[in-house]
Amino acid sequence: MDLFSDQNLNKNITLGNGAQILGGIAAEHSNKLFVLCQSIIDQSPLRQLVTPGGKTMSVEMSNCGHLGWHSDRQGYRYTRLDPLTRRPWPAMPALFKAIARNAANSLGFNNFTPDACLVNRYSVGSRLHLHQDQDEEDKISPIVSVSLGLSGTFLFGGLSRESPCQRHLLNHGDVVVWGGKSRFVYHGVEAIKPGHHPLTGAFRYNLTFRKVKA
Ligand code: MD3
Ligand code: FE
Repeated sequence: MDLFSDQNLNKNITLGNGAQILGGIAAEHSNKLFVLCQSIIDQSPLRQLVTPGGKTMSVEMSNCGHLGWHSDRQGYRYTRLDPLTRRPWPAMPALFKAIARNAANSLGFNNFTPDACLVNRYSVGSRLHLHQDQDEEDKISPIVSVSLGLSGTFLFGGLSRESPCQRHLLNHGDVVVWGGKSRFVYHGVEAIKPGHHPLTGAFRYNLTFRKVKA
């Protein structure tokens, strides 16, 4: 096979002020992370949310932690109960918290204590349109993301929707920290290309850690 496939994998790449890809740092924990994901989605099943404009998102979502992100015709918001199960979201596993805290710490964002973790599952063809994350009351803490399974092309723009985008392939085990001035940039994920990953099959998973309450 491809003896040089490693050259496609990320090292540490600086995206902008306060934003960096930590290439592959979660890969050593990926089996455990994936088992924990399965347990979360057993308790709070993946679902395709509807935007306030009435469009069904192609990405399937669930959450763990004290708060979970939800969207429907009423708007975007964080909830304490899963609207589907009417129960609290599953607890955030200690390994999730530790990986998020260590990643944030390595960029100088110390003592990151996320209260929400969005679990995104992308099937082939799923995408996330260019958007900003503005539903969090805490405007200072960074956001940390962990990618598992199939790769996806991440779009990293600027503070205006019209700003040009950098494109970066996010691979299995990549962790990204978005803080400082990069916290409010436009970003998105291109449609996932067909493939198979030994851990996740035909899916890309992304865990996104946030501190919602200030
Ligand atoms: C960059 N998720 O859940 S990584 C999202 O791969 C989201 O599932 C993508 O965008 C994914 O909102 C991208 C996470 C991410 C989250 C917030 C950001 C990247 C960000 C805020 C600013 C810049
Ligand atoms: Fe986002």
